[in-house]
Amino acid sequence: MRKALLVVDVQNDFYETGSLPVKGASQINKVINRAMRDPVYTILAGQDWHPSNHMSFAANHRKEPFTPFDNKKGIGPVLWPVHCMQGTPGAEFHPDIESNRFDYIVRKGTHPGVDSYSIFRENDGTNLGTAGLLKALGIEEIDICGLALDYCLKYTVHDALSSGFKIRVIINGTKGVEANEGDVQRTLDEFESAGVELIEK
Ligand code: VGL
Ligand code: ZN
Repeated sequence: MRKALLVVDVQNDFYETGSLPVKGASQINKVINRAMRDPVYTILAGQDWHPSNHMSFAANHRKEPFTPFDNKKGIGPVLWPVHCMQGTPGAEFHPDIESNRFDYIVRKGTHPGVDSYSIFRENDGTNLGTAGLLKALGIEEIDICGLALDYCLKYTVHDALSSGFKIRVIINGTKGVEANEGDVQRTLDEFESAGVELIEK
């Protein structure tokens, strides 16, 4: 039975020298490359892909990055630094990630007014087609890795569960951004209550 490997947002802006850096992000590259060599996987990558007028950017509200903000319509819980702008180097996959192994790429966050943390659906619920794609491929089990543990990966795990997939988190293949203190621990607690298995690769 084929499985899916979801590789979430391994893009330059989320690495140590990027605009929305995740501490220790580059440590996950070798784990992800090793996982991708397993022939059981169909590999699907997420790519955060924002237009310059995206409303998740603090600058577009004349506010400081990480200002709390929630418009209940898909932006929040904080405003972010400008990141992963379409066509910029920050939006490219990290050069150490063997991105030639990706079978599919799902771009998200492309609509100015709505953010999209999950690879399955935008924050306002709009379907991105990922569940349908995986089901059409006969895939029932997913392993997930990438950035950031406490945002895009977490939302993707929840949506995978609600779409009926079994999902395991490759815990040495992910790191959190911790925009609000405690985000990583809360995410791990949520995984535990949801019975999500953590594995190492
Ligand atoms: C992400 C914040 C904003 C992520 C994307 O990939 O976790 N976080 N956009
Ligand atoms: Zn984003």
